[in-house]
Amino acid sequence: MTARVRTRPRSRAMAWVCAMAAALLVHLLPLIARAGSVSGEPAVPPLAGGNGWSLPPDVSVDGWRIDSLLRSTMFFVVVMFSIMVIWMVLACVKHGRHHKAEYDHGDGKKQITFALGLSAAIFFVVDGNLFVNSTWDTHVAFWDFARAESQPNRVRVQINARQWAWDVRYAGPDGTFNTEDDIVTLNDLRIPVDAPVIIQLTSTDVLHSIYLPHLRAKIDAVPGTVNRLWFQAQKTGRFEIACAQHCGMAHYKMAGVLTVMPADEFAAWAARASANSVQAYDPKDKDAHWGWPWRTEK
Ligand SMILES: [Cu+2]
Repeated sequence: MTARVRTRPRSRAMAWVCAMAAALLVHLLPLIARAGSVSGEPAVPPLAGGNGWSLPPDVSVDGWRIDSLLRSTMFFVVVMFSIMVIWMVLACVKHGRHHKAEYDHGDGKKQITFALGLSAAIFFVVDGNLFVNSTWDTHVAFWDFARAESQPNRVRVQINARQWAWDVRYAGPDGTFNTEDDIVTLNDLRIPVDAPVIIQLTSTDVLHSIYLPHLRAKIDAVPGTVNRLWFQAQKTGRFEIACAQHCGMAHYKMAGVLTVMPADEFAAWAARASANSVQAYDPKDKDAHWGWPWRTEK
């Protein structure tokens, strides 16, 4: 004879709550561990970081547009998640052994209308918010290259991504890329503060993606194609450059440093670096001349 095991509604609700708490803890543990390591010896001390709980601080002029969309989307997600959790807990508590089961296929006119209406409301409010604001933001900021190019203090940079490094090139005083006065650096992107920076980038091997988390900027580097992005930093400091596409064995090593400098310091550095480039220029070293004529298409 098999003993009948009865589960009390409260213990079932408790089981649900415990399962959800465990799932939450699994997601939080890495963050807790990371936050704890802040007091230890940091791997790269001078780089600006975050608090480990949220996005790193935004130091760009237009980064707030990305943060605002992330925040509003997170708000909707938290509200819907909370409603669903409360609904499930109430269902577990209410539908105990004293509750008479009701069988329903859920295909009645009312249910279908309710499901479609709720789905449409979520789609138009949550996805609509993302669609409208991201379209507007790309139009007035992120894809407005004409505005960035028209600024007299704008800085043009070419980047060649490869396994596993970032080659960075500036045109030098002649303003033309791939000439002997070009400044070429490795994993070292320096820019002036309060100036639009336009980056054109490509890759010589596989897909990479340049990611500047403090600038809320990211774009793929695609072999055979020149992609572009622009941003403007409004704070000086040293920030992380990461590759956001898994690009092979040493993907994790494909890191660089973005240094945002006062305009006069940047100009002095660029002058020194360009003078060094002229001295070191070797016309026979074809591999070093990977730059391309600047593309100015709208
Ligand atoms: Cu990469």
